[in-house]
Amino acid sequence: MRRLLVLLFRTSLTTVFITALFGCSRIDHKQSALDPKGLVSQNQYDVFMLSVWITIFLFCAVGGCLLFVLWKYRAKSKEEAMEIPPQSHGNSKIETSLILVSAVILVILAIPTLQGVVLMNRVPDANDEQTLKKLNLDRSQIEGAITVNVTGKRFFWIFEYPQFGIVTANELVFPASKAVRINLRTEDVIHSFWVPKLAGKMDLMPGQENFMWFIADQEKILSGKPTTEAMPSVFDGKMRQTVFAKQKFSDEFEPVGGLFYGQCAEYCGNSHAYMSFRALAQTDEDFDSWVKRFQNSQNPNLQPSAYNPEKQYKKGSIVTFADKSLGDQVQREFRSTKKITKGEAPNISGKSWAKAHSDDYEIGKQLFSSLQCVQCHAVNRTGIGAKGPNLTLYGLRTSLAAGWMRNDEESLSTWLKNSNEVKFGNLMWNGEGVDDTHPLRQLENDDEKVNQLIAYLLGQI
Ligand code: HEC
Ligand SMILES: [Cu+2]
Repeated sequence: MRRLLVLLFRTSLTTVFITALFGCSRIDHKQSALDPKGLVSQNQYDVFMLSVWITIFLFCAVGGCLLFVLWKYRAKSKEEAMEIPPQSHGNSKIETSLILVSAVILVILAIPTLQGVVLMNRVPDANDEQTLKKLNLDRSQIEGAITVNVTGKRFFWIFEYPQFGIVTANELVFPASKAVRINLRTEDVIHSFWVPKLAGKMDLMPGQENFMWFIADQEKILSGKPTTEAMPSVFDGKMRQTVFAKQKFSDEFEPVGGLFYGQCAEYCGNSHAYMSFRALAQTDEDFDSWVKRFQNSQNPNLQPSAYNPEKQYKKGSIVTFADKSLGDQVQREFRSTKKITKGEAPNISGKSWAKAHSDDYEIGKQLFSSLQCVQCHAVNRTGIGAKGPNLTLYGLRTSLAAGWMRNDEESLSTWLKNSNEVKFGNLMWNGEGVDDTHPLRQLENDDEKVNQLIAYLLGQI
């Protein structure tokens, strides 16, 4: 029995040691709450550190007393060891003061904690100059706050921007200089929204709306680097290029200051661990350009319409027109290379119109409908109505499958061929109405179609 206990003790010690050794990594790890880069997360970090210091103090005080007593009253000789020391019981002075000290410590902890809870819950009032001064915030940072309606779904995120009338998924683009108000809802079970370096965590509860906000610390994002390097622009694909150039997917540290990693922090099913997301900080101008780009892509009135022989077209107009060379169904997009007079129909061999996209893109676009991807995915401003993530301007995204993979040809191909293998239990492969007869389950051995779909998806820029 004793040997067994000793053995158990030794193995558990070794386990603790090994876990401590490998579990520790640098404090600025991708998803580290100990590396705050925003006002709210800094506040939470400060409260945490306060409790750490108090705990360290208590540990030293109690441990020090214990060591002192052990040393001072040790048996100095054999005879002394045989003696029974004088017996006593209780000391009301010491006990009362210990209770008082504990109460004071709790109050010291409670005040900043409650202040933090209030701070996290809502954006400060722009007219409350005193608070703004205390938080070192500028009025414009609050007045220009943007709102994002976040909806959690198994196992991805929808981001709606009600002020701008646009929708995206899994990558929350925001202006670094402004407060970001987050309204949290869920469509199914409980999730939790957490971007450790900016703020966190807050649950998304069925039938309820929760709130939080954050504001990034621009100086920390830039940390002495030029803006283009620390916060590459998203709207023209620079962010994607920079991230891919500087980072392997498995790297543990952020290659780019303005890229933040988020995670669902409440178990929600099979693929919960892969339900991550990203938040991308932008300069004001780059954010505006990104919004414009989305507004244009999601504005139904700005989408290319069918060629009309009764109309004249300006140079650079885009129309759709059947292209028989790609199959009976394909409506190709053509761009006019000069002013078009009435009745001058698109024709690839002519000089007046040019292909707007590659052949693969056009066939991929067609497949996107015929393989029923549209059953779940919107490429317009449809938000929570869609079963899958919104795929507007998908080619600008850095990540795939809710931040789980890098968004490039290779991962997309793996994903489209068998998404269940990469993200077990995901609701693309296992969703309602999807079985082995569904066209998306037939892609496994069809490289050609997969590549065409990829050309279409990544061509959306
Ligand atoms: C039954 C509904 C459904 C169908 C049909 C469907 N998808 Fe999906 N798709 C989803 C869901 C749900 C997700 C999110 C999966 C996850 O990350 O958990 C998803 C994710 C994706 C993603 C990653 C999106 C992102 O934001 O990271 C791509 C790309 C994609 N699907 C493409 C396709 C294509 C192409 C087709 C057609 C061949 C298709 N999907 C058919 C439901 C569907
Ligand atoms: Cu979750």
